[in-house]
Amino acid sequence: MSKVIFHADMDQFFVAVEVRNNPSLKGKAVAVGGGPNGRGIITTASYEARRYGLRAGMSAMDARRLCPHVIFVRGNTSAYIYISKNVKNILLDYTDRMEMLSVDEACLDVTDTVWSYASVEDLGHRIKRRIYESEGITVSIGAGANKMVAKMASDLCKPNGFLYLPPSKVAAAYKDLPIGKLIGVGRATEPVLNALGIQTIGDLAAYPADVLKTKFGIRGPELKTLAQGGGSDRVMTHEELPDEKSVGHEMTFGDNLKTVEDIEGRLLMLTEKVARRMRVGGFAGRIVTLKLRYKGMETYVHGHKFARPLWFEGDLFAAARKLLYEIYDSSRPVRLIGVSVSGLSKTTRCQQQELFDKQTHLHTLANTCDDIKDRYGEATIGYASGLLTRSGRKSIRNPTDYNVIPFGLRG
Ligand code: TTP
Ligand code: MG
Repeated sequence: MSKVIFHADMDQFFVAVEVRNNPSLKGKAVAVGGGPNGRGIITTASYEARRYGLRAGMSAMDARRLCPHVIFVRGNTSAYIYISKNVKNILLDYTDRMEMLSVDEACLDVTDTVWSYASVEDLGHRIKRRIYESEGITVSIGAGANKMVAKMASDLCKPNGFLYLPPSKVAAAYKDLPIGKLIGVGRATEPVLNALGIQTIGDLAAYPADVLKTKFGIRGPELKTLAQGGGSDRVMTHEELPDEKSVGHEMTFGDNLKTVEDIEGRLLMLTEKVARRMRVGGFAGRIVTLKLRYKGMETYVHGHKFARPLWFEGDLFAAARKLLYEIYDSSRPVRLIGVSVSGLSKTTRCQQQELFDKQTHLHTLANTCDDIKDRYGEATIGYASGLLTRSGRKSIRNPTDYNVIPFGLRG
């Protein structure tokens, strides 16, 4: 029997909290973050401001150009965390099986509790009412048999909606949606799918998997599965998430790696995975360690302790790449590469954003990618250059190139 998963996503969250605390902002074009002098970026915009094209991650300068009457609000991280915790506690009244995906989003597995309510809809509307009455903010809730469908449903019913898509209704609901609406189909992927004649999610659901595999590798058939209403239904509770002392990944290669391009490509994939797990766990770490095993099993471990904690993959990749070139013997085929980060300290997503103001757009991108992977699987999104490297057509010559690698991201 299929599960019943809810995906709750608060509407214009930071703005909603600001409006709650200052009702004179209600109904106005508001942006959180940035400033009227054009500095900084905005973290979110009210729906009124979004009509002018304002979006999270946009510079305040662009925001003001598009919407000259926009009101910039500085933002209050403590208030957002406070409300987020209150909402989390409310949600826990309806199931123990809850996974907080970000400050304003959670998945709930209500399979074992929903029977005690009149219907799935009844439960959804009760939760929405309770959050509004208690916290003064609205939330959109999508429901489905897995996290992906639930998320698609909450997107479809925004703002302040509830939508249940049981398996029997998914195909009809997805069929005519533009392909860009499918989570995991990014700006880079969309035109490639369009060129294959795929305009809607229904088109992708019916497309031959083998052709998709040729175009996108394993990600192709995975996208098709998502278009057919597939996705993970495993909601991880806080206790199930690992408590980590170090975060690392390693890969062994059946075909030993012989070229620098291949090695750098794998290193990029590994650092991407490590950085993602660090962000999910809310960690930064000062010690980066590289493990390199040559054909014949000779293994080297080489690390460095940095002055400041690292967490962003651009920095981690640069660090790992430097370590690589300090020990790499290019005449020898490589059998295994590992990257790990230790000396961990806790950070929050908000702190990360404040700490690294200069690169905020990259953090926004990284966080968004994390969210997508959390919900819909590792292969749904990645660096386009990682793919190119795998087919041997391009290498990353300079760590700073990393910053301009196009992502397959939905807008
Ligand atoms: P979202 O849920 O993506 O956005 P939202 O709640 O503002 O709007 P929606 O109604 O469409 O859900 O993000 C939640 C909050 O996280 C958002 O209010 C501000 C913050 N945030 C950032 O700090 N940086 C970002 O890049 C994004 C996307 C969000
Ligand atoms: Mg939201």
